[in-house]
Amino acid sequence: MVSISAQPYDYELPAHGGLALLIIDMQRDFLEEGGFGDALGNDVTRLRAIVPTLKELLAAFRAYKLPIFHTIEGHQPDLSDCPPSKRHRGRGELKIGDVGPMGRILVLGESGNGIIPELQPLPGETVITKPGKGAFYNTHLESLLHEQGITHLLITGVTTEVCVQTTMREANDRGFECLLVEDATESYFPAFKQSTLDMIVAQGGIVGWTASAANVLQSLAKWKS
Ligand code: C5J
Repeated sequence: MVSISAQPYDYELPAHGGLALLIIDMQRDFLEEGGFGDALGNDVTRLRAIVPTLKELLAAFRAYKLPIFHTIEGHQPDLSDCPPSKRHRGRGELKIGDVGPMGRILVLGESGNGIIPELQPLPGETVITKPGKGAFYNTHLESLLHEQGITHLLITGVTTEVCVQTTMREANDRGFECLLVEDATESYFPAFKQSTLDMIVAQGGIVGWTASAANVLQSLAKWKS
């Protein structure tokens, strides 16, 4: 049995496959000026710090031929899947569906809604578009994971306390063994990121595990050898 050195205790990798990388919402809308995150008044440059780490994780999963799932938060052009409560909340002038410098804010298919160039999915990798914060809400993610025999998820992406944490809690409730990669997730608010990491592992791992990407990569190399 190979384990990842993690909090609150070691995370055992499954004996026979069943592990996937889940990359949440690494989109221009959250990482670039003129997108949704910027429209909400955030310093979007903070999120770029995790891009090199995510590239390393992606490269390892690709080299080991392990399944990779990317998500995109976005709405249909007619906003039929965007409840008024979501559209009207926020502190910026631009709201979901309005035209910004990268196209319509948080609308599927617009250039600002796509995944950043550095982390573009390759053919064969799954891209889940989602209208909510959680990747299981109104998507086929759960059935796709079951169909592929996936029981263990390494979770990454942005933002830690919103879409990442919501997805991890949804996955945990559905019985997946979830580990959040500490330096492959980021928030506009450092204190919220730290609180999320603390909440996940509290009470003996009430939501799951956390570990550094270095520990993940070291164990993956052993697991695949
Ligand atoms: C937000 C996300 N923050 N991907 N979305 O609205 O976390």
